[in-house]
Formats: sequence, C-alpha cells, structure tokens
Amino acid sequence: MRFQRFNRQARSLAILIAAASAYLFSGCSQAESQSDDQAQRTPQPASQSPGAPDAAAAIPAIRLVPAFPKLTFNRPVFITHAGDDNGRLFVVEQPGRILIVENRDNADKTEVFLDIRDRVHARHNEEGLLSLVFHPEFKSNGQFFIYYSVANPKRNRIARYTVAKDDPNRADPDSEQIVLEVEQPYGNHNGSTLLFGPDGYLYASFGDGGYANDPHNNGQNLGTLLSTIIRIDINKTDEGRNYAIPDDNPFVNREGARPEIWAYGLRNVWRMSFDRKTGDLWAGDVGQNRWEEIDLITRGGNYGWNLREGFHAFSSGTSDVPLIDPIVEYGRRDGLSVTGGYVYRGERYERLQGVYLYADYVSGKIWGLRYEDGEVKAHREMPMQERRHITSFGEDAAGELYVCTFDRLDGTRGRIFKIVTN
Ligand SMILES: [Ca+2]
Repeated sequence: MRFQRFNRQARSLAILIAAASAYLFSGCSQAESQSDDQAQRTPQPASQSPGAPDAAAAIPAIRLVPAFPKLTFNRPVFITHAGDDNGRLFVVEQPGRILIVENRDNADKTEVFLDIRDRVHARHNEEGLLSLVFHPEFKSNGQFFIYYSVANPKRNRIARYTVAKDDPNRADPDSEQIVLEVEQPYGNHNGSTLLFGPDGYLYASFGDGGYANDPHNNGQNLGTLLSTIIRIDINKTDEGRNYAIPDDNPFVNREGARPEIWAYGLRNVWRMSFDRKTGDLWAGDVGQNRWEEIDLITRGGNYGWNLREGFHAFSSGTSDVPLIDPIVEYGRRDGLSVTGGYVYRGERYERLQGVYLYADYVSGKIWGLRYEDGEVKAHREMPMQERRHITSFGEDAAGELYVCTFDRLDGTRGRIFKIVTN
C-alpha cells in the first residue's frame, strides 16, 4: 500500500512539475534533477514546520475577498500605491501596462497610467513588466521606477519615469531614463522587486540569470549583479553611472565586486518587502529542485545559492564566508514557487499585526508566521476555500494587504483580492 501511495504522490508531483515548468515564475524545469541524499538526511528545524500547536491562537485565519468584483486584469503581477493618500491603486500587468483603479469595492473601470507593451519583452513566462515603485517624494517630484525585460540582448532594465505635467493619472511615456540594465543569459529568473528602503535608497532583486543549476555560477560571484539584491542612490549620480553608490554598501572596497550589491547568493527573489515598523527586509527566494525559502536579508549576507537550497546542501562547493539559512522553507508537497509577502502593519485587523504572510504561486497555499527575537514563534498554513495562483502581494497606503492572482497557471483571468480576517 505504501508503494501505491508513493506512486500516487509521485504522479501528482509530476503533474505539478509539468504544469510548473511551463508556467512558473521559478524556472523550475524537468531537466533539473539533483540527487540530494544529504539534503534528505538533514533534519528540518522545528521552527519551520507550518502549524505549530498554538499557531492558530497566535495567527488569525485570513480570507481572500474580491477587491474589485467588476474588474479583471491581464496577468496582474503587482499592486501598489503612490504614497499620496488619494486612494489610487496601481496594478502592474506583465505584458507592459500599469492601470489605475480607485480603491473601493464597486470600482468598475480602470485608467491606463502607462502602456509600454511595445518596449517590454514578455515572451518567456517570467519576462515582462515585473515591478513598480513610487519615489518617496512622488507627491512633489512625480517620479516612479519600473523593472522590465528587454530583448536583443536579453536584459532587465530599471527605468525612471515621471507623471505627465497636465494629468496625475497618466505617466509620460517619453520621460523614460534608464537607470540600470543587467544582461540575462536566459529567459527565466529575472527577479524582481523594486523597493525604497527606510533609508531612502532603491533596492532591486535580480535572479541568477536562469536555465538550471546556475550554470555560470552567478550565485556566488560578486562580480555580477545576477543573484543579488542591490542598493543604490537614485537621487545622485556617480561619474559613469545614472545613480550613486551609498558609502556604506558592504562591498564598495572589495576588488572585483560590484559596489551596488547589498546581499547575494539568491536564486530568484520573487517579491520582497520592508516591514514598515522594524525595517526588516523579507524575501521569498524561489528554489529549484526541492526547497522554497523565506529569507531575512541583511547587509552583505550570502544566502547560499548554488551551494545551498533552503536549509540543505545543493552542490558540493564550499564558501569562505558563512551562508545564511532561511527563516523558513517548504518542500514540493506544499508548492513549487514561493511568492514573498508582507508583514501586516495595517490597522483594520489587530490580531494580524506583525504577521508575515507569504504564498506559493502554484499550490495557492498561504502561510503566516510571527518572527520575534530571532525565532519563529508561530507559523501556520491558512485554510483556503479555493486555489488561486498568487503572483504577488501588495499594500495600499494604509498598509492593508492585497494579492494579485491568476485563476489558472496560464494567466487566464487575473483578479485582485484583499486580505481580511474572519
Ligand atoms: Ca538560500
């Protein structure tokens, strides 16, 4: 009987992997198979198993409620606000549009804020317009930043835009200034998230360049921006750059290292966020063969790829510096591609205060955890009525949380939900 059960599990896993390799943000591929006996023997820290005994008391169950029941979107991959208190939300559609929607349940129309579908290369499932962040001084300077894929050669571009002078609901498509580009050898693993830190610097995540197993060893190479999170000052410029390097970046004096790097050894950070209260930087790093992970990003930290995957060895190489383990991980039984989320700091749901929420894009599972004093104090999987493919979490100006979803893995019927508690 055990054998039958194994077969059933193996079959359902194979179906999931087949679906994922076609549609996933992770670039998890059937061609990848790594014998990993060592990983199987490695015990998992107790703190990471979902559903600790008192977790339900410490973390309330959440529900997803349609945020805009009358609206659907074309592959929505991000939602955010402009920090200007006027109730607008901005939805990023992967093919290359940003739409404005008024933050109310009965919103029945969107307005096109920016349409750059003709500039965006979105042939691979993981390519496209992937991220948006508004300048902390957007109200006065009208600036925002986007991250998108470009072809010939394949690269990821961070660009600055400004809002049109005569219309606050329209970006000026001719205002583009390229901040930074990173060449991408393959279509998968493009990152990405753009964020402003509490320090006012721009942070961005880059994947390892793609394919499988990190064939060019970008993960442990400080000479490339692939596999990193960078930190740059976009309010100043250094000679030869469209931005400046903050003096206290960790590798500014390291020969051969890119001074933009804030942290490295990351395979493909698909969504990261700053905790509004503590300033902690949380990231979901998509795994390859077995383990999805949530990391707390620290200055100069090496997160292990491609020597480590989650809490486990991945390859036989070694490192001269400590490799930082994740806060939690999950395996293939629970999902195939992590979507990093947010620590809830809104005001509407008091019991949710301080809970970090994250999800899996393929399985649609959502988890919450509380992390205090360097420990996971509580961790649970949320009960879900329906499976939705969660491409991203997002916040409104008040800190209430939303998710962007596809009804199906092929991107059909993109919808936005808000997160509420029971
Ligand atoms: Ca790692």
